Parts: sequence; structure tokens; C-alpha cells
Amino acid sequence: ARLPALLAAMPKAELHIHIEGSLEPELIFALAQRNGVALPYASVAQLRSAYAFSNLQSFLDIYYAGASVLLQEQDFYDMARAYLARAASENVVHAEIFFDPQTHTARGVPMEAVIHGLHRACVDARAEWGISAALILCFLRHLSEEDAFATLQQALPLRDKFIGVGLDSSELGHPPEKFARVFARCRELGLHLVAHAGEEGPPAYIWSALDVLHAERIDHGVQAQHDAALLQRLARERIPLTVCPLSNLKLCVFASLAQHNLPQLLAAGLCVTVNSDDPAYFGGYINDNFTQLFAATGLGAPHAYMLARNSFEASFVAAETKRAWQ
Ligand code: ES4
Ligand code: ZN
Repeated sequence: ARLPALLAAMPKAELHIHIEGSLEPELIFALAQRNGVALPYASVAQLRSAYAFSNLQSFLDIYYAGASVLLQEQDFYDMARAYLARAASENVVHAEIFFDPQTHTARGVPMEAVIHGLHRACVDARAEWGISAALILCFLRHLSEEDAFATLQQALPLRDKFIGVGLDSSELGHPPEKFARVFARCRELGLHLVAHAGEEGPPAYIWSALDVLHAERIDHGVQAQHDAALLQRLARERIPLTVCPLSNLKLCVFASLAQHNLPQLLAAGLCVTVNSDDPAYFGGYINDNFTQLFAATGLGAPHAYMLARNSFEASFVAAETKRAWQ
């Protein structure tokens, strides 16, 4: 059988997807019209042509501009529904979805509109397509820890609608330590903990995500390659890395997919997974990430099986469900 068909057909979990990064240009324009929001782009084609990035920050500037059209609960529902339909069609059977509430509450959108809209889409997707989905609230690391605490406070009445917290946005200059206290509070609350680390930042940020924040998974983590002791620890403790090949390519973390280090990380015994990050911006959903990475690096069917298995191992679904999935 052809490898792309196997990669598309295999059941998988997606663990690193920013829901605001699934907002396609067509939906950005439709929501802008529906909400009377003015966009600094004349057309879908003009917006798409702005998707040429040189690093993380150059992407984030456009990503936050795109998210400015989201105002009503229904907007969040429509965005998440579109992602979940696509994910289900790509044989994603479980998704853990990041959202950035501060991007919206800063514009006056109520926390309830964000979380209720996203959560209702997850409930409906389960009923309609059988996909299980859960939400992870991300703190924006370019903002203060105080702002993160205020965000947590606003979200806590809806505590049953998200399973954990994460840390995303501009990495360099914003080390995990900056959020030590708010993560400690989330840990006391029994929330799952993840953090972006080692996307552009140094291995030291991965160490502090683990030792200071007590992150259970590292999002990206590809810079671990430069620290042998860190690789050993990640392998020995089976701490998952949620890797996003097309994101790393488009943000110039690697010059080409052929130079991506996922094969080395996998060979070093790490629990590596493949994910789409911001599929509307980086040119592909999860199966494109698998297919293009495999074509460029020469990975084969045994690696596909390992990566799919890792995605379930790394997920936050209960142990009983994991046993049933094996
Ligand atoms: C992100 Cl690729 C990436 N890195 C950090 N933060 C993000 N938020 C959305 N996409
Ligand atoms: Zn990300």
C-alpha cells in the first residue's frame, strides 16, 4: 500500500492545534462581514499572500489580526466545528485543542462566549462524527503573570469545560519561570499542564518547563536536540514532544523538511508526536504534516505506527480509554 494512504487512514490523536490557527481566510472574511469588523486586507487572496513568515513573531502578528473577527459565541462554535469536521475526516479520533482566551477578552469578548462556543462544538462533534475533543486554555507568555492569574480567575467558573492549561505566544525573552506561580495554582487545581518550549527558545526553557512548571508534555521541544542530557531525560521519562513539522518549516526553525530532526528524536527513544499547530496558516492539516514529513525524510510504515501510538500514549484521556484503544 502507498504510504500516504496509510498515513491518512491510520487513527491518530492531535495534541497541538491552536483553534485560532485553524481559522481559514474564507471564514475570517465571512466573520468580518457578519460582525462588521474592518480588515486591513481587501480579499481572501490578499490575506493569504501575507502568509509568508520569517520567524515566530512575524506569524503571531498576522495570527492575532485574523482572530480579531471572533466576537460572538457562535463565531467560536463555527471555527471549532470546521476544524473538528476536518480532523474527523483525517481520522483524528481524539483532539486536545488549545485556545487563547486573552486574545479575545482583551477585545471585550466575554470568557463565557469563548469557552461555551468552543465546548459546544466539541460536544456536537462527538455526537455527529464520534471524535472526542477536549480544550486546553493557553496563557499568552508575552503578557504578565498577573494577567494570566486574572484569566484563570475568569475561567474557573467554567472549570469543567477545559482539561488543562498551556503556555504559548512569543517564546524568546519569556521563559517558563515567568509563570511559575500561576502554573503552581493550576497544578493545585488538578489541571493538566503543558507548555510551548524549545520551538525557537533554548534547551534551558525545556528544563524549566519541566522542573519549574511541572509540564507533562512539551509543545515543539525540537531544540532539545542540542542538549544530550535533556534528550536522555525526555526519553527515560517518556515526556512527550508535540512536534509540528510544517509549522517549523514555515517559521524557518528548519530550512527544509528534509532537515527536520523528528527522525533523530524518534530514534533517540522520545515519545514524539506529529501535529498541525496552525493549519490554516502553515499550509496543511495533520495528514499533510505526516505525508510531507515522511516524503522528505524517508520515514516508513513502522515510524507511522510508532507516531500514531505515541499520540495516544501522550494524550490526556483516561487510562481505561487508552487500554481500550490498544
Ligand atoms: C503558536 Cl507556532 C506557535 N508558537 C507559539 N505560540 C503560538 N500560538 C499560536 N501558534
Ligand atoms: Zn503551538
